[in-house]
Amino acid sequence: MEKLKTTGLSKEELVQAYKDILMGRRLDERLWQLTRIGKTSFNISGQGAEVAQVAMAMAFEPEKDYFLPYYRDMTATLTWGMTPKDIIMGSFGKDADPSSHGRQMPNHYGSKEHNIVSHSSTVSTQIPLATGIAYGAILEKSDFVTLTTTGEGSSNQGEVHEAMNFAGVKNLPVIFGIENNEYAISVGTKEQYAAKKLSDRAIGYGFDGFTVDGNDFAATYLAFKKAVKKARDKKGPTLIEMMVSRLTSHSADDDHTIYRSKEELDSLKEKDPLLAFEKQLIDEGYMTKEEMLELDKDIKAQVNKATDDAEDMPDPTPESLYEQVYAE
Ligand SMILES: Cc1ncc(C[n+]2csc(CCOP(=O)(O)OP(=O)(O)O)c2C)c(N)n1
Repeated sequence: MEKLKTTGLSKEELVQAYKDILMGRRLDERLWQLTRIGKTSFNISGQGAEVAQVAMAMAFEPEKDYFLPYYRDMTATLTWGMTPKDIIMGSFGKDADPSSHGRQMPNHYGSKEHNIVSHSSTVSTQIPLATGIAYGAILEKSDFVTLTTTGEGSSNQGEVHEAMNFAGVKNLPVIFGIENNEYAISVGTKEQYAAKKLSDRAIGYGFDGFTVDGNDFAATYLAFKKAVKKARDKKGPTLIEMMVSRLTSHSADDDHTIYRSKEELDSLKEKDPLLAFEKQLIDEGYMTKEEMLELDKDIKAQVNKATDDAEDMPDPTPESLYEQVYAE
């Protein structure tokens, strides 16, 4: 693993990264729990990808850059500016939910305030949209950068190739992130693609591609930082494949014990990036175990409050059915 000091981030920034990672994990656990007690209907978890997501998001300037996430990117949207209450209101389908005012499925993140563009349930539709927004930066002579993400299975969709090809042709300021968790629901990588690395595909589009260990905070952050600088300098797109783990079933409606062996399920704890990041922060002298336990208490209290506050918010009224569907 790259040492954290290679990032050039301050101690405060690294502690903030840890807070976002831990909040992502605790909030996800809460969202999962809410489905189990029948208070919400759906969750699709990013547990196992939090370190990669925070490292990725920290390389951008959320006040001006655009983000078109996929459904597992909740933790990245927190770093980008969304709040735990925003997220839980989406799961409860509340009127004040910034993602869609309760019109979308949960985990379809959007926030006009934070330049986060919601995607469709039809996977990878965000990739051509991101390419279009990046083209907008050229037409407007702006220096904002666009980030979009998807899973490795969805990256095989036709429109992904079309969008990446166009981004290469026009040399657009867009970064394509693939979170490779080695499963598309129950289908493993061998049945998904024959390439060794998905980042190699970038060669065919005429731009750079890298594969990074998404559990390695510094390596992931530095890869995105370099890609953002390149995009901001109008030197073209980058494809970054992050190798991550999927610690949970595909979604709250799936049971991965049916298609993952007992040995594999038992080994998931070893692949937990939260534990690895905690060890790294302690070993490299940024935090102590005691400080982490204190922080965890505080984060759990914040999640409890966000849950209560979100649950108390009003539902959309039947009369407002046709509002918030089209731009007005
Ligand atoms: C066009 C389309 N085909 C199929 C589906 C059903 N579907 C939803 S998620 C998913 C798997 C996606 O896997 P991957 O891209 O690897 O992402 P992961 O969920 O593993 O993060 C599929 C096939 C869909 N939503 N849209």
